[in-house]
Amino acid sequence: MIIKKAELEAVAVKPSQYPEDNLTEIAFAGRSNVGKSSLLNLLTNRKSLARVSGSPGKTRTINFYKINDSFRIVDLPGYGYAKASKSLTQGWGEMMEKYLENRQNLKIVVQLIDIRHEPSKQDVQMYEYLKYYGLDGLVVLTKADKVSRNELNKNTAMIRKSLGLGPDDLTIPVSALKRTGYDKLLTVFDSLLEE
Ligand SMILES: Nc1nc2c(ncn2[C@@H]2O[C@H](COP(=O)(O)OP(=O)(O)O)[C@@H](O)[C@H]2O)c(=O)[nH]1
Ligand SMILES: [Mg+2]
Repeated sequence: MIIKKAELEAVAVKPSQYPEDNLTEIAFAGRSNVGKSSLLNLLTNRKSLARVSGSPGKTRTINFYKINDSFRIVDLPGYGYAKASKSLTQGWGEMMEKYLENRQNLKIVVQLIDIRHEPSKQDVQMYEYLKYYGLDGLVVLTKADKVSRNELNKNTAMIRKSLGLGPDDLTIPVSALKRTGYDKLLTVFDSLLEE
């Protein structure tokens, strides 16, 4: 797949603000600062379709991007921002549940994990939750440029183990800085969208 067209279609905090459920959706989940916006820009070859932020915890909405007029990438709000207030965290949970549990056209959730670190407790919880709803199976390891080839292999194995990935579950390392790995991810999107 080549992404020729990408546009922000809707910014939502509640279901009434979602776009119509007429296109297949692939959502991105991960902790704040993991590199979700950067990955979106890399995939769409746009410098600032999604805002890349130096300070974590800014995205508090569900952002729907229409791709090639044929499917959507959905940027979910990041979790694990230490400075977020309790009420904000609660609001986050409700917003996520409403989307993840009821969205008929949601095909899969891509879980993003920073390749440098062991998955956090929240990463593991998020992945368990995705498994429960049958939305799991695709993990993107971000910031691959920050580790050596040796560490990449070692950390991939460690992360796969922490999340309890099975042999059919994919992990794809990407680097927004070096612009690597996204082509493989797009190929996986192709096969998901064909199903
Ligand atoms: N070195 C490196 N830095 C990255 C990469 N992806 C994101 N970053 C940096 O990580 C920070 C958070 O990125 P952002 O895309 O805003 O993360 P988000 O909060 O998950 O949307 C920014 O400073 C990015 O420049 C990557 O692949 N390599
Ligand atoms: Mg972001």
